[in-house]
Amino acid sequence: MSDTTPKSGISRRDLLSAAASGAALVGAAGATRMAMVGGATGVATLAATSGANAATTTANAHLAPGELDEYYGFWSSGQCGEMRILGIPSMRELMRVPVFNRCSATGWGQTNESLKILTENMSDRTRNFLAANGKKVHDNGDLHHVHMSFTEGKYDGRFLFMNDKANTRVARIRLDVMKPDKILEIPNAKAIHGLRPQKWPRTNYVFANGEDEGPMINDGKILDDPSQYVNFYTAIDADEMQVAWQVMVSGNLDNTDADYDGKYAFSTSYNSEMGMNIAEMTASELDHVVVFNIAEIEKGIAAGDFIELNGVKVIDGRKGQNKNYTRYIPIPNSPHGCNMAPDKKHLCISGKLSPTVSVIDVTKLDAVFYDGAEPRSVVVAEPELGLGPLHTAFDGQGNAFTTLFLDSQVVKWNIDKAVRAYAGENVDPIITKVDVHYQPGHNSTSMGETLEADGKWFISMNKFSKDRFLNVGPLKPENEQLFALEGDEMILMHDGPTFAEPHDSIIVHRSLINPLNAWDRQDPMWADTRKQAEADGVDIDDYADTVIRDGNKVRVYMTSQAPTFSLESFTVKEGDEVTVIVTNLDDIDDLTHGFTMGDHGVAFEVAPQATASATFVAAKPGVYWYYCQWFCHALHMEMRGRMLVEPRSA
Ligand code: CUK
Ligand code: CUA
Repeated sequence: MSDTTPKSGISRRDLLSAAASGAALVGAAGATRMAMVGGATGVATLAATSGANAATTTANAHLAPGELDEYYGFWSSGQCGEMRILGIPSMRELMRVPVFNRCSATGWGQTNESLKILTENMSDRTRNFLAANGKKVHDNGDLHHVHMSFTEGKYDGRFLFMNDKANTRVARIRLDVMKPDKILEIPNAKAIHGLRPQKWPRTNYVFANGEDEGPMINDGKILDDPSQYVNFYTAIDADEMQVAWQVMVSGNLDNTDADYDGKYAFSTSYNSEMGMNIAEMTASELDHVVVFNIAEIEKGIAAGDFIELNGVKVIDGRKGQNKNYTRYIPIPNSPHGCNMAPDKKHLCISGKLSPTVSVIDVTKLDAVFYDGAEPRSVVVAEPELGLGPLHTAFDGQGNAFTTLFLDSQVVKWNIDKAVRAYAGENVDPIITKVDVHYQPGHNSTSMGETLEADGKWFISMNKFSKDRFLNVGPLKPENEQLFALEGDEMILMHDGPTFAEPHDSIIVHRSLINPLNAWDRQDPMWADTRKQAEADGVDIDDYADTVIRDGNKVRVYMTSQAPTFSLESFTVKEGDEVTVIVTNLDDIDDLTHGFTMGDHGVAFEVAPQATASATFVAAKPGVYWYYCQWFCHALHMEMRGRMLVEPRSA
């Protein structure tokens, strides 16, 4: 594209180039802000000023109201515990999907259907712990990494998988309804952090890293003795959503990825020292990447070379075992990001405390496992890119983009040139550096972690926004910046504030995602509820207004059809355990109802053709109104009814 000069007198190339001086940077920020207020939207203005040669990406970036995005963005939300869906390139937030958190709007964590998903793969230990604290589920989660299921290296549109670092869980979301269907507590491991699906031949496994180390059997007998701490790498059967096997490793595990051959998976480790404080954890110049040999691990399991720990087959892949389960490749220094390039060959390990990215040629790994080659012999490049490299994304054209946390920049570099430079040739792999605002963590490119990487869009997920938005108090939003990729240039299109704290995202072409507009009445989500209804002689697929008394349990079946509930009132006795089951008979797009029981802390969503239920104890005699909390009709306010709670001893 051309070097059209904006009003500030600084050329766009100056604005975006790594060579921009401090003064130019201040100007850049100012110019961007001026441009943003100058037009209807920043995107429109920037597209308009990008010059006559602007390539199609930029021109297509502005979406008029009502136009649909070309890509879905699936976003983590960190300590919010939910998944978010954005539209790319508009950066509009389209939906929030509760996963590990509780949700006031949808009733996730409260409905019987969601409680089943949240608790069915929970250990007794956790169940008992929660009960001791008066709870059924954890209220929080820390969701860092969202990734889609693959078939032959391409997204297949079936599932999304994601981790919960806070409470050591992995969840699966169904892409047809955008709700979790399985949530799994991972035994033995502590703090599931890095997570990636197997890419080839398909996602048979989801790989999940345990970040924190602890005693192998964590029952309190071993406490402050780090020499006996271990760590666990977990392979989850992605179809069954059960742990397939685990590998015990040395050092903690940070991020993970898998190759495009189905042979190896990889994890970065930032604490090979097994240190318990910052000084110890960063003592060594070299940490490592652990390489997992999937076929050898499967063979070892089949041959019985495992111990069983909390119902899981665990293979010993610690350093010095000299079996073909694992290899430890020394990498500088507290490496973090672990990203497999779509060239099927190069794995990029971001150095974090080292200014380098270490490039591993995965086709050389066989020699390390089977021919005794030095582990470091697989490193084919180690370009010095800048300070604090955290994560790397790809454009499918041989280029990589690495976030530089400390420099607040993103560097675009060429993998092949980096390999040649490492071999001694006098070439500079760095193509360009752009400033981001500020301190980027993850980044992502459109379709970038698949064989269909298309190199059109780039997101920098920045941990700090500082002065980029109106001040909202001491707690500031993050800032996620969208760049158009055109030739060698990265053109800033949008600043997107987000609430705490997305770590990672994927950008997926919309042709791969085809969600339903209404639920299938036979959906497994409410299979248990259906079974109970059948036992009660109630047909939940049809109009229902039945109250069943079963000792002190009362089941209230009702249907919703705008603007009424089938039951205008129902009567229970003080102390009854009441289950309200609502089926939404409406099947029109977007006609969601809800059920809120006033002053009882009970509320949930009932989307078109869905059934949902919640259970509570009617402990307060009196009159309570329930109402539909989803604005559904001109008479939505009138969509309500009464629960009459008779006193026990009246
Ligand atoms: S980690 Cu957050 S910036 Cu949890 Cu993927 Cu690197
Ligand atoms: Cu139904 Cu509002």
